Amino acid sequence: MSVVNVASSLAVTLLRAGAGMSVGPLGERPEKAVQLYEFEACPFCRKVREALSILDLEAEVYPCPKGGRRYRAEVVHRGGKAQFPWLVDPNRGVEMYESDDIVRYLFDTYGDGRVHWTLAVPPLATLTAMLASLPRPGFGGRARPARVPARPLELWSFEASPFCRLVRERLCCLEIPYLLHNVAKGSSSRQAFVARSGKMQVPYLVDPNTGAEMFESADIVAYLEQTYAEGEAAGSVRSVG
Ligand SMILES: N[C@@H](CCC(=O)N[C@@H](CS)C(=O)NCC(=O)O)C(=O)O
Repeated sequence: MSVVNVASSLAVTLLRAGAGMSVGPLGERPEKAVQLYEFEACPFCRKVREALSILDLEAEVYPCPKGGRRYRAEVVHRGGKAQFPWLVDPNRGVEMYESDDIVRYLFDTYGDGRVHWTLAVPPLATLTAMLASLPRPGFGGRARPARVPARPLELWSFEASPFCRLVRERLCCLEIPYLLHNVAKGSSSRQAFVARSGKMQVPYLVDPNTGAEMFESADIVAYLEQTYAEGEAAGSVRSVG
């Protein structure tokens, strides 16, 4: 992974004051993972992903980059418009747009009712999330031709990790759905993760379609390209996500 890629991804994290690095106070735990329709380059979606990391929540992620043909239509059909993020909570029968409403809902439902300070002032959170999009303009924003996996992949990650972002960007532009296991600092899932993977390092990808399991963002991005990308750039590791 190039130094420029990692440095710009780190800049995104710094502009959001490391939000999504550590778990905060928790409340009720959901039985089923929530479902998030989003795309990596969207600043509003980032706020929701940060909340999921802080609240130590798993999510089924359905990437909806611009030009995407897999999940965008589902959002329009069920929710009425193409606006992202869109959250579905199967535990409560909730479906909602608007990042600030979603963030508030998540902290009310799965936290202690107080929105984490990094998200507590909505206009400031939105402004800094927009600024944070600048170091990696367009990355994880537009769909590219790709094969559809029969089963969703699994990614262990947390929002503030610059290396995880690089992987999420690629999953996003290839419209690959995945189960997101958030393992921010303080996560109760870390022990089980280490028992499974052998060490505490993210990103970690599991592809149940091929049996592949791997660390290292560069290796994961190369794997995703070679396994799922189609068209001219397929098989090569392109720098644009
Ligand atoms: N107020 C909304 C704004 C959401 C929004 O504008 N999202 C953009 C992406 S950043 C969007 O859905 N654009 C339509 C599209 O991508 O087709 C929120 O906070 O959720």
